[in-house]
Amino acid sequence: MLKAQTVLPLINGGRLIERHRSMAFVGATGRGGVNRQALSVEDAEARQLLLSWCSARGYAPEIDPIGNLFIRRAGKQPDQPPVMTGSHLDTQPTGGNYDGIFGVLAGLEVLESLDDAGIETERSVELVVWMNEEGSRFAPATMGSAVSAGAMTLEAALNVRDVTGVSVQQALEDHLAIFPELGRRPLGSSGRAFVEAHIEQGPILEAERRKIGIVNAIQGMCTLEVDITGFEAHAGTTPSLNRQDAFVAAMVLLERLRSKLHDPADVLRFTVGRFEVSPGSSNTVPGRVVFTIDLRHPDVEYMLRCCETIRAFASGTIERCNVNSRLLLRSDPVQFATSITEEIRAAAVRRNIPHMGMLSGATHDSRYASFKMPTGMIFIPCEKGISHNEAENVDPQDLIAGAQVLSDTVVSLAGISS
Ligand code: HGY
Ligand code: MN
Ligand code: MN
Repeated sequence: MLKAQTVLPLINGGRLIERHRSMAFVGATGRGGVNRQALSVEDAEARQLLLSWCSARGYAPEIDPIGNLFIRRAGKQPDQPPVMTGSHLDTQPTGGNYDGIFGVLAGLEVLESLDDAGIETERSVELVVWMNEEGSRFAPATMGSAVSAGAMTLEAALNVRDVTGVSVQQALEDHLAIFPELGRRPLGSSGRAFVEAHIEQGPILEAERRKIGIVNAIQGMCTLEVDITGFEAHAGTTPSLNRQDAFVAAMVLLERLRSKLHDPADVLRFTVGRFEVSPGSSNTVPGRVVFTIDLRHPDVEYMLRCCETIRAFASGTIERCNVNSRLLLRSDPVQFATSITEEIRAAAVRRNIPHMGMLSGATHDSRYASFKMPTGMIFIPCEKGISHNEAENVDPQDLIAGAQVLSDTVVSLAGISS
């Protein structure tokens, strides 16, 4: 914790806003959002833009074997574990301009405002850009941070393929070829602490009229894939009883699951986000359906029971079709270190910013960072809680307040030597 009279650097709000505007052009969809999926050309362009800002400051970027990017501002004690901050630059296919981006640009602000103030910190401060947080191109989500924390093997991650059959390994090789100058570092980077700034992606802060969310925990999350195999047939000549219609089987299964897993408290989150029908021809009875189920809950036992129910229901035969499922991701709820949440709270109190403790409904790379080091998250409100939507919007004053609390927290943890 800081001494009361310590003067902390002010972030440059104008620069922060301007950086968001510049980044919003990269992968712009033309409908107000962005599409910068992991290891895509657009993802590389976003990293090139970020690195152009970093090289102007002389920061030395490095990359690890799964594509996580590290940008270090050296401290007086370079051998001490650094204080780390950051988030992700990859987005959903119809993503907004703040999910992940805010945490990266706010983290860059921390480094630059220390430069501008001529402050040397005791510990180095590192900005991290985690690879493939969203998991929309390469499942599962939070892949880069999971591999870094040892929760997923590098080999398993490199073998994941997107819907066109391109593997992470191939996409990463193509990506690295764009950045020949990057230094290399081994997997498993960690430090004194990791602090991530992120939009809440939900309605609570706005409804409670608070400007800072001090995240105490992230709820549990399971991602499953259900695979149903029927038999392709002619849409005009095949009677119902002769059909093995994979789409009908999927509908029956989902209806059973939604009534079985109905949660009157509306805490359980059950989402079918990807649903592929093949062959996808209007006049052929679908022979195969593959879809995902994203399941979330703060109570791990309850979540696992729901997961087991899904596995049990999604097996055997339904409507004469074969049904099976596989678990793509299980990430249990995590609690963040009170040593970090108290630092964040102290920073919000010092700046007299209305704040509250809260749970994160969304998952984040901080989940896996917390496996390696004391971790915390800072939320800011987003308009109507809208996210994973091109209409995602944030009040610029909230971006500035969030970045300032992040800076105060990181600098306090890093220590000021001069
Ligand atoms: O899915 C999530 O919770 C994160 O926003 N990718
Ligand atoms: Mn995010
Ligand atoms: Mn997201």
